Amino acid sequence: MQSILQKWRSPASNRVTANPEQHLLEANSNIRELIEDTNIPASVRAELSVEFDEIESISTKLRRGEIHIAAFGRVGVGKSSLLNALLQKEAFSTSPLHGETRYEHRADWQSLSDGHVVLIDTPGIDELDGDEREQLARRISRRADVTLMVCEADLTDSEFQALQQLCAAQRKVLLVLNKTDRYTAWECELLLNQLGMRCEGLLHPDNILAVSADPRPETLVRVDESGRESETTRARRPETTDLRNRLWSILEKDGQTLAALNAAIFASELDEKIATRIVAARKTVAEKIIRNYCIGKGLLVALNPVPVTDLLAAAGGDIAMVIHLGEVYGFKLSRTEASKLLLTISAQLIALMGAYWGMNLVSSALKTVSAGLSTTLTAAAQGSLAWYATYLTGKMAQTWFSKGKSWGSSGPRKTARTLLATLDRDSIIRTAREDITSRLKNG
Ligand SMILES: Nc1nc2c(ncn2[C@@H]2O[C@H](COP(=O)(O)OP(=O)(O)OP(=O)(O)O)[C@@H](O)[C@H]2O)c(=O)[nH]1
Ligand SMILES: [Mg+2]
Repeated sequence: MQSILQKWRSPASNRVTANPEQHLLEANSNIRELIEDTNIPASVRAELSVEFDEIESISTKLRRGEIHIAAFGRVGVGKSSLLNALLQKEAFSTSPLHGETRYEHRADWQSLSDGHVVLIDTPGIDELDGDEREQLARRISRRADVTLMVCEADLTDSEFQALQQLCAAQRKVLLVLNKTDRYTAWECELLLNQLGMRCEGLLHPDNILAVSADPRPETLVRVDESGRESETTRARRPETTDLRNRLWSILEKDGQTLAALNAAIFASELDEKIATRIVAARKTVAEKIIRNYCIGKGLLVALNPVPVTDLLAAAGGDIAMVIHLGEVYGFKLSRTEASKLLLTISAQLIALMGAYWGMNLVSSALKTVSAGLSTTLTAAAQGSLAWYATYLTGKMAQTWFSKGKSWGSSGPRKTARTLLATLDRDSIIRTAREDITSRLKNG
């Protein structure tokens, strides 16, 4: 079976394909396999399942042909009122008190020939600090095909930052100036111009619109024939025509394309994120395994007084380590394959370091001639050499697995040379010696 990581690495899964739905399905099945991959540590799997839920809901949305429009902005600017005005019914709760909407809510709006439009109400962003606001903006814009950033006057600094974050997510954003019933026509014009200048380079002027979602009643003053004045109030209807037309032209022209494109962007972002996490998780697990084998072999060599057994037992240990490392990277290696890999690795290390296996012999031989020295010290010195050799072998094998069972263009010699050049040999041996000494003392 092709390993998950190999699949993950294939160029096809690292680009937004011409068919975003296909891409999404691919990402979906890859994630499913990843979640079921027992080599991935439980903590990473748990983390990925959150992403999986998200891609599952985007996948369902795409299958149903849903287009999501989300309202976003400060508390009390009229986000819920605006969505009600578009829906022409009171689907979302509104209040003059700030913080009325606490969670995301949704309502079906209009049907399209190939699906339907869903409106999504969100809590105000004021109560949140910078990081949380950015996260909310990212989460909403990730799912919404069109985001309505609602404001009621010129933008505050935090509103402007939120708008920048929304636009950076490469999704469609409209800036909606609400409560225009509070302004004269001239003031409204002035505000729109101001917003246009502020958002130059961020938003096209066509995407900055004025509405009054829930206008206050008008006060009419009548003067009768005798010159007496009387006041009456007249309810005003919400005014959202420009926004409605703009939305409709976007949805008719690009509705499903927008939804598919957004899904593809999401899937490709997720691809990268997951691949990075898997690589990191595998690296951590592999390093732990190498370290455990280093300790095991270091102690074995330090404690075992028979030189030949040192060597054989140590070689056996390396095979087990290579097989174990392979499993982490999704490869099942036979003992023969593992031995072959070890031969290649030791050949490189011997060529570059003088004697790899020889070093074991030297350390073992050292044991026989050093009867007069402190046994613990000598044993620790031998053990630390064996530790270092195991470490090099493990790192070489890890590199080979991480490149999909290949040395890549560098070949094994260059890989070994780079490894030796980047490792701090003395500090590894020092750490090994200290660790072995303390284990020998305590054990
Ligand atoms: N004058 C005027 N008031 C409006 C308009 N739209 C909404 N409001 C009022 O503004 C207040 C807040 O409206 P909401 O729709 O609850 O605002 P929100 O942005 O959803 O608020 P939170 O859910 O608390 O974040 C309510 O009293 C609305 O009646 C409008 O166009 N003009
Ligand atoms: Mg609300």
